[in-house]
Amino acid sequence: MTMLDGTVAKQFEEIVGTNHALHEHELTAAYITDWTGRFRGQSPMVLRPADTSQVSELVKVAARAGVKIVPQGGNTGLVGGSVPLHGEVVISTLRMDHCGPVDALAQQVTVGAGVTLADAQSHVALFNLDIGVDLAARDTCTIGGMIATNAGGINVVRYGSMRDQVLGVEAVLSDGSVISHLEGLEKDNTGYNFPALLAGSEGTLAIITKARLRLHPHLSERCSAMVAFRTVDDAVVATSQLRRTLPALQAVEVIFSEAMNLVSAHIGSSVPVGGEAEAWLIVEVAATSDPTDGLATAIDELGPLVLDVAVGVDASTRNSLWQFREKITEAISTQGTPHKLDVTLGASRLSEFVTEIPSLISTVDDRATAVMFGHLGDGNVHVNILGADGSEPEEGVDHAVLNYVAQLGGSISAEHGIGTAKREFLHLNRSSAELAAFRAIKMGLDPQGILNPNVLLPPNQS
Ligand code: FAD
Ligand code: 2HG
Ligand code: ZN
Repeated sequence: MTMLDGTVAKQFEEIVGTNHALHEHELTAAYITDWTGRFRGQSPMVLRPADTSQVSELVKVAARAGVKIVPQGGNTGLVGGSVPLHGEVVISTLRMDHCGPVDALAQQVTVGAGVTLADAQSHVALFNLDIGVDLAARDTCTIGGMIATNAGGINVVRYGSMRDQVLGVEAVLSDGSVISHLEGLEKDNTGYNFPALLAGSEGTLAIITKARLRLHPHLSERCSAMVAFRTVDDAVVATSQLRRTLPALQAVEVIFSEAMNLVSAHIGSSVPVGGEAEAWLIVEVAATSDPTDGLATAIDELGPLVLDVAVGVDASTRNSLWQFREKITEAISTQGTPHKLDVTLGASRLSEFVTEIPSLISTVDDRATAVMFGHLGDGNVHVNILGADGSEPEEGVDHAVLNYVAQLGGSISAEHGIGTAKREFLHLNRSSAELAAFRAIKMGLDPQGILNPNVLLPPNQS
């Protein structure tokens, strides 16, 4: 266990109070392992500040002592980015969970970084407004973590990713100074844009303590459909057509056969349609007036591409269709510790990619299985690779899949980030000039390298 200088530990305790400076293993255990159980670390202290000023004081002490910090929100990240791998101190944002008043006139709200997505959703729902990003970890993931990873989720086709929702941030820099720009002006071209820079920075440039979010009118009239396709290619072509023909499109999610088998067993429900399908789309439309007819027409127009369809209009039927999509991550975890690869491909390469993956991984690990699903409207496929009997697959499968992605012109991280899991692969997507610019930004904002030192930038270069 890494030790912390006694004076520094005492200073930390004085700032947050002894109840919020955790060091016993039973108390820190939940903060040092990631959601998947694949990444485990250790930490001499987990600090739970109440507000921005406490975060600032903590960072000043850490900077003076050269103590490294891992910022953590809900710890639901899937690339090991929130884990103190080498004995860093954890700064947890979970106590910064205050939601400010909803500004209904501007359709905005300022919330603490530690507010969970579900709490933010309920808070703004009172004003008939929605947060633009939604994802299955909503009860646990935090707004700060979602900004730091630039989370995507199920509604990117309509509202964009987390970066598109953030109008302002308050954050603590690596010397403890505070930047706060929460006015929420829609137009503000006064130089570098901190929300955009911090979105996707994975805790390496600053600790976000508050965010000003853009909100969207809640669209209460909804209809969802599960549409089965004979081939992956048919699902890709259909997705493109639905994006063109359905202005009310809220989500186009995909489940491929291995994932469908696993999730239907996990939730104990048989697949509603398309026993012999290779791919299923979950399509949702949302509007202020009933969008059901529009969805039915758009699906009809897909003609022979469609094998079969099940429609959900009332909330309970829609919810049961969505369970097949939302419970996949949980279902995979019951099978072992997967390697989670999260990639984007251009539409013209998606079908080839999905079809090739099983044989590609079997050349490296013949007992590995690929469970694939994702956000087809965004070209985003989640490739979860399970090894034999619950063990991790051979490391080489990550290399094989990510090299293949790069060869097809895709991205090795669509929405989960680079974290510690993908840092050695970043060069596949980023040129040496880009990596040098990344390092210059990191050096400018965190010259001592104390903020989340084990993520994003390739090893030995952070
Ligand atoms: P954490 O896991 O705590 O941290 C993630 C990263 O952000 C770390 O690098 C951490 O250091 C940094 N960080 C956290 N808070 C701050 C802060 N305040 N300031 C600076 N850095 C910070 N992701 C998607 O994009 N789309 C999905 O559809 C999706 N679905 C999911 C479903 C399930 C069941 C699960 C378990 C995860 C899913 N995720 C998804 C991944 C995860 O929920 C997101 O990455 C989420 O944004 C992480 O938020 P968090 O608060 O848990 O962050
Ligand atoms: C989702 O879309 C998440 O459900 C999790 O991004 C993906 O488990 C995964 O690989
Ligand atoms: Zn996802």
